[in-house]
Amino acid sequence: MSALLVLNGPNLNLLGTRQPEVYGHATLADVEAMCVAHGEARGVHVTCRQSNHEGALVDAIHAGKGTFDGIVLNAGAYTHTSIALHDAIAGTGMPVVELHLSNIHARESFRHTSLIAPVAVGMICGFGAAGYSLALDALIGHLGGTA
Ligand code: CA2
Repeated sequence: MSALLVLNGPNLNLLGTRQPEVYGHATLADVEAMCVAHGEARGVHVTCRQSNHEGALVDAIHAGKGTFDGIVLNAGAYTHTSIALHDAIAGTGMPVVELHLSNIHARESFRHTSLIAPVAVGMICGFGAAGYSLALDALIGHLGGTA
């Protein structure tokens, strides 16, 4: 059975509490439960983690090597700034699907650049919480599964 990590970055612990017009009404706990259930339906074990700290996210990517087959990563605002996350993905060679709740290309110009995208398998954005299921299916498909 494949094992996948869903890794959420800074401020995503606030989901469902503010800005529902941008990020929806689902809480992080709702999103994580949906990811686990979606994985179960696909015969895949999904583990979810969240951190507000860049180094902790780097550590999670490093630790993921050998533990998980791939990562769905919503790096939050670090998407647009973090060479460290870029290097962690490139350095481990972990397959990563980049995910954003909002359509980052339809927002402020500082969100249009992703330092994750060049080292990701692909990116899904703009579909709200449903994007996590889409990203899991994309990752499972990339890894040679049946999704
Ligand atoms: O659209 C996404 O998923 C983002 O990764 C979310 C980040 C943002 O910096 C990226 O540009 C796009 C921000 C997450 C903040 O989430 C909140 C949720 C509720 C209330 C406040 C913040």
